[in-house]
Amino acid sequence: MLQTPKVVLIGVNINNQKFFNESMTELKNLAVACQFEIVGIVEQNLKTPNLSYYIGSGKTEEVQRLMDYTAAEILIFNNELSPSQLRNLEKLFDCEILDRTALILEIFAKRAKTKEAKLQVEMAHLQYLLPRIIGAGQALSRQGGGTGGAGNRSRGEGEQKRELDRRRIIDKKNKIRQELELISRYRATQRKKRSSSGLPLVALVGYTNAGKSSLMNALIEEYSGAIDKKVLEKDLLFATLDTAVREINLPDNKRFLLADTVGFVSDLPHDLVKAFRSTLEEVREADLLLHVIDISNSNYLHQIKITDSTLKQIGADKIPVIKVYNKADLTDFSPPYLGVENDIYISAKKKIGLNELSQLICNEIFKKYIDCKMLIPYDCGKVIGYINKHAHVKMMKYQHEGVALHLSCSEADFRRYQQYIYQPAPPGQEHS
Ligand SMILES: Nc1nc2c(ncn2[C@@H]2O[C@H](COP(=O)(O)OP(=O)(O)OP(=O)(O)O)[C@@H](O)[C@H]2O)c(=O)[nH]1
Ligand SMILES: [Mg+2]
Repeated sequence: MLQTPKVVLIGVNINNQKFFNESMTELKNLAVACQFEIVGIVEQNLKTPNLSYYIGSGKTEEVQRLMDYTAAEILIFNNELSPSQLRNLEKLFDCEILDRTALILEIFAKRAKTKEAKLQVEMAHLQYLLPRIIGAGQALSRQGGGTGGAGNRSRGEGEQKRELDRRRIIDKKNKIRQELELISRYRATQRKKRSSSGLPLVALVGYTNAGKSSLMNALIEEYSGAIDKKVLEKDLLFATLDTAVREINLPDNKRFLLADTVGFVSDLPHDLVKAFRSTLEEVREADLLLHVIDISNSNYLHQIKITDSTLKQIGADKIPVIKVYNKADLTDFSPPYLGVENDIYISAKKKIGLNELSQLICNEIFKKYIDCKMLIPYDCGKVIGYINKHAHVKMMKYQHEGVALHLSCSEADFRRYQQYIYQPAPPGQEHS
């Protein structure tokens, strides 16, 4: 395969779609992310797609001329093609055809590094492949390297061969499902361990390339100093495919877990979302979401909508959200700038607004914490240890009867250690 194959993008605007231009911009970015060279773009307005070729018959000639002129090798459609349209288009243009889903799968296949991510992408790929076995041709076998693919099939295979292919895919899917099941059980155990630590979970979500990983790294550096715990941040669509969870230690003993997750894009293939279900579990179980938005991107409003609808799709739309407008250093907003409600404008790259953001996070995740004073006898060392680890200790004083603490703690800990709660003695009578 050539390093940078030449591609022509095709966008059919069905019934005057509201976000057609934005979605074409996205398609261009996706093609670039896949290391394709865009040599032409064809757009058409239609009321309904053509049943055989998706594009209208007049357009097919224009596309053919463009392909001849530019020597393009691949046609990429901004829409999802039916198996028969895919087959007809391959025959007509005698070239590789990708639809939006196949393009996104291809990027994911290139990015997947860990075993889990690879299996998830392969699963989504097989799911995509199954109804398209007939005449899917090179478009799908190209992904073989990254996803383990379905092998090289030539066009015009017999029915028997197709049935064999179909069975092979189903068997493979079952095998992958079992492997993923194992990994997902391990993940669930990890999550259980984490939730028993009592630390709240905050998840970074948002459109791809908004700066989620950069924000995670900035918070790690600022508050945990654990530079070795940093994650990959890169000017790349879908740089992150795996969820990473890190502990953030704020002053005042305020601690929470922060999860970095895969970015979203419009029309994220349903099979892919399904395959990434266990990776996205952290988002569903989070106590708070930080919706990271690239405010310097002219399409940011569209990107907010995409994130909101993807959150709904994965069942995470009822979780409290702070909107974090990132990359404000590239705009006229001078960060840190607090917006309406829980919004904040920051720069993860320049580390501006991190203190203000962590204050907002704490206000949200610790809002049910109760302020109280405790006196714990010295022979209850375990309780003192627990409180020091789990509560936010504001003041600690060694007195005659034990350790006096001014703290705020969760409702559960407040109830659990009620016997130690005391009313401070009137001024002048307290022990020193
Ligand atoms: N100017 C500027 N650039 C930023 C800022 N935050 C992140 N970036 C850049 O934006 C690009 C993407 O950052 P990432 O943190 O990888 O984005 P992401 O949201 O994790 O992306 P995916 O993992 O692909 O979904 C990188 O080149 C960052 O350096 C910021 O505050 N200001
Ligand atoms: Mg990332």
